[in-house]
Amino acid sequence: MLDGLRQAILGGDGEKAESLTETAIGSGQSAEAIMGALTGTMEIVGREYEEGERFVPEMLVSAVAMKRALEVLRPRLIDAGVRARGMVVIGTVAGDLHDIGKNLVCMMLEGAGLEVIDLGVDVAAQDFVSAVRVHRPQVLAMSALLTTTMEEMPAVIAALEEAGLRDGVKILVGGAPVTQEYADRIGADGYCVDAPAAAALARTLVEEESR
Ligand code: B1M
Repeated sequence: MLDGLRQAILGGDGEKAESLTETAIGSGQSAEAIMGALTGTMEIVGREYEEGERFVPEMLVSAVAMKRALEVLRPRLIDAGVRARGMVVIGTVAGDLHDIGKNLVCMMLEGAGLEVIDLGVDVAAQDFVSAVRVHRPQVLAMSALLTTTMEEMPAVIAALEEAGLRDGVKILVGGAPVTQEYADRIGADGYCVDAPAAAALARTLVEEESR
């Protein structure tokens, strides 16, 4: 059954992924086992994308199918006391309305077993700061698609420093105009070229933190 669920997600069949998750729950599969199938499958999706076997639309349909299965599973995870591996606060920086890539990153993060607080688009530096203060995530992720708005990223880092919150959170940046060189220059902790890379790096950082 879990194999069918994996195949449904790989094939981007959200309806089937949802019904197989319901069947798996009904037949007594543990919430942990089903979550393991979801995260394992999203790792395959990410790997296939990195290896050029998948393109963005195919990654997107698999991520949407995974999200439908996760919505069915979520109440069971809560009942079973299965906690997220960690938390990521994410948003597209001020002045920037692009969110297709960010939304994909959100879904891949969830597929990696992380809780995601999505602040949306056009997020002011002070709103990133407030979210870090309130939620205390291990990771803050920022997206920018414009060469003009990527300059907001160092402003957010400066605002976190000013609020005394910088040392308690790892900062990841991404989006088409962002590069590793830029991430290093502004003092971010990591650069992610795409959604699978963001999920993998966030998960590594969260695991390092909990050790
Ligand atoms: Co805009 N736009 N756009 N646009 N748009 C670009 C980005 C542009 C490159 C097009 C071009 O001129 N060739 C250009 C930017 C030029 C530049 O700054 N160098 C541009 C422009 C100029 C503009 C406007 C200024 C146009 C205008 O009004 N004159 C305007 C700005 C509005 C604003 O934001 N204030 C604008 C508006 C729009 C739309 C609203 C029409 C629409 C956005 C719809 C939406 O997002 N809801 C739009 C779109 C769709 C695009 C293009 C065509 C596609 C972007 C996209 O969704 N890509 C884009 C051109 C292009 O890229 N071909 C363009 C698909 C997505 C899956 O990829 O977002 O790169 P991407 O995300 C990837 C990675 O970058 C990474 O992972 C994702 C998935 O693997 N990633 C992260 C992204 N965020 C991450 C965060 C992380 C980690 C990884 O956190 C750690």
